[in-house]
Amino acid sequence: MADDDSTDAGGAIESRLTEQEYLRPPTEFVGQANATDSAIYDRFDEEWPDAFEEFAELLDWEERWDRVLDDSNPPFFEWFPGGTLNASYNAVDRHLPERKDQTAILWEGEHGKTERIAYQDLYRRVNEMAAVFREVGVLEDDIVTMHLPMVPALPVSMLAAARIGAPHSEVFGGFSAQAFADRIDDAGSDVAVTIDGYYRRGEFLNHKEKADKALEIADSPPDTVLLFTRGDDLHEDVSIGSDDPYVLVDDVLEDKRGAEVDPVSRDAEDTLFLMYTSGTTGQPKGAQHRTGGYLAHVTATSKYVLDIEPSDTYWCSADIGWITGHSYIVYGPLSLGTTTVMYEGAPDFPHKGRTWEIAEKYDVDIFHTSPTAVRMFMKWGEDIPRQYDFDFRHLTTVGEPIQPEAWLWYYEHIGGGDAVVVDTWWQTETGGHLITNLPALKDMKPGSAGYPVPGIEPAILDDEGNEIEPASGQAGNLVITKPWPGMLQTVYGNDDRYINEYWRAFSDTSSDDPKDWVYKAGDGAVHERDGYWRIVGRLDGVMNVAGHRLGTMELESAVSEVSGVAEAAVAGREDEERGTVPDIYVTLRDGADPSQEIRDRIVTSIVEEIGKFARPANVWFVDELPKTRSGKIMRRLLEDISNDEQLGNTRTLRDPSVPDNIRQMVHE
Ligand code: 6R9
Repeated sequence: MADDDSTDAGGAIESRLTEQEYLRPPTEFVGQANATDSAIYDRFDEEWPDAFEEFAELLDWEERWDRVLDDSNPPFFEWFPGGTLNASYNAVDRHLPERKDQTAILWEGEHGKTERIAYQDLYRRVNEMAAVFREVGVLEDDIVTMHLPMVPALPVSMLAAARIGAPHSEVFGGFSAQAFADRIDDAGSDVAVTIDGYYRRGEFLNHKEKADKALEIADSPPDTVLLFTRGDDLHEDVSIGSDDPYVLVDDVLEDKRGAEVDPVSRDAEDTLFLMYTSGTTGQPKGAQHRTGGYLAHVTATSKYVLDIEPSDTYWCSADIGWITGHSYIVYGPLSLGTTTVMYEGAPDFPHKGRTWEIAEKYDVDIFHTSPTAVRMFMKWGEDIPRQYDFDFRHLTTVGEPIQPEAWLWYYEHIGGGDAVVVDTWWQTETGGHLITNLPALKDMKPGSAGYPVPGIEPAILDDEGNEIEPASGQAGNLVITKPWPGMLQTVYGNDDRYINEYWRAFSDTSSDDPKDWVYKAGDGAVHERDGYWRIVGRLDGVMNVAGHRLGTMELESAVSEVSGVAEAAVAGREDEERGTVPDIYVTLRDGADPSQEIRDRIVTSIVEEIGKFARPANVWFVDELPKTRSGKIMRRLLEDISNDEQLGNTRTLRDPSVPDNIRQMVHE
């Protein structure tokens, strides 16, 4: 912030905070906000679920819905049944009459390449790509698996698939070949999409290599792999064999210039996309999202929580390969007809001011990032942002709890004390925000996610499923007691897993009364005495590594595959910058000795099975893992050791000396 009083303002902010804990949203912000009438909270309470019509009415429907919610077959809730619409039409076509020349996507690549894609250009590209999909045989309801990094081809392909009613399943670019292959198999995709490569920190990364390998290891490899090119031609380091299933997108496009493909009319309940995510057990599961309820939810929250106006320039620094990018780079912002920024590269390349340089260059109004990024910016120091001239009206965070200290730094040094700061809690499965303030209507409270979005009904339960008294300040299991429009439909191809992972713990699964069905978020939370909700963190073996969601089980199974390894347990080590990082504890088989070589093989296996971002902080070779008498590994004790905390209860251990021995090794 080019604001010389920011340091003084900071001192003042801190002292104000110790007095009252809350900060009023800036008057200027309140004056222009999209949600300014607090009656919205009561209205959604009193008119639930019909009030959600207000969300759906932000979209263009071909056929209006017959009812808002069909809850006759819980937990398979249906939103806006009878309604029909197309997501690509809502994100693109409907803006053409008023703003065909307005920029839809501002793409900032590495290597100085940028693209300014107007709504008219986006319309053309999405239509042409839809024609390409049709040309290679994609039919309505076929799932197209994509493995694309942060390039315009990604949102274009998603919207093109949506246009012809083909659900997309985008695999985060940082995921490995194995992860890509697993998702192709699970979704049964005949057509996949990838790119020759992309730039990261000045280096060209060959991305097609991963597709080559995925084709080898997939059980049923796709018939066609559409290959984009990052430049105008295939990169010289990448080759396309003659007898493999690759088809260059550019070649097909030659014949499709100017093609128009009518948006297919989709039922509100037809699937828009799958997003695979980590859970407590086994393989990642495909969270399946519907068209109508999802689009209504993300469009409404983009408008009322992120406060997006069509005239804004909005930048969410997440990767589109995760749910945050789907909901709050692509579908929500584009449905509102705004200008959304996409950045290909790293925040510290070629220098640590890159983020603020982009914010200045495009005059970004709204900036959305993760607490991990805020902590990193904080570590780099406020002198860096101070060199740039940017002016945000609205700042948000997502992905993990934000510590009050980081929140204050963000507010002061990035917001200059006059931008609103909003923490948003939600999940891949929830589709859009569930707990977060409507920023003009609630005071800001650093470290707290705020109030539920209107119409969302959270509660805190103890482990037996009894409700903890509301606003009692006691921690427990966060649950959502009523369905909401953005919720997942099911786990793709596995309704049992959907019920088991999200509902069974706290529902009466034999009942068909929707009131007996309660969604388990997997997070611990506190409903504070002042009515604010504070999220504590995952309770279920899911870790949050630098904002990337990772399952303990996935890591452990990657480690167990290494020859010589007998058993593995993963513990989350708190890390100042990255939130949590995995520590791996392994026992070896007889005949295998601890060595750098095994350690390297363990790391390689994790990188190959999952991706580089999952790389562990430490690999510890131990004689024995702490286990209960019944043989369950007590990961909690390992977590205490990793974080150098006092050991929790060790009474149930088979051999109580185990954790002490491990501790000695780790902290000697
Ligand atoms: C959107 C997204 C979901 C998990 C969630 C929780 C954590 C997300 C948070 C937060 C505290 C917030 N989480 N937002 N924790 N405060 N504002 O991140 O989806 O990748 O599925 O992760 O992330 O633990 O359960 P996803």
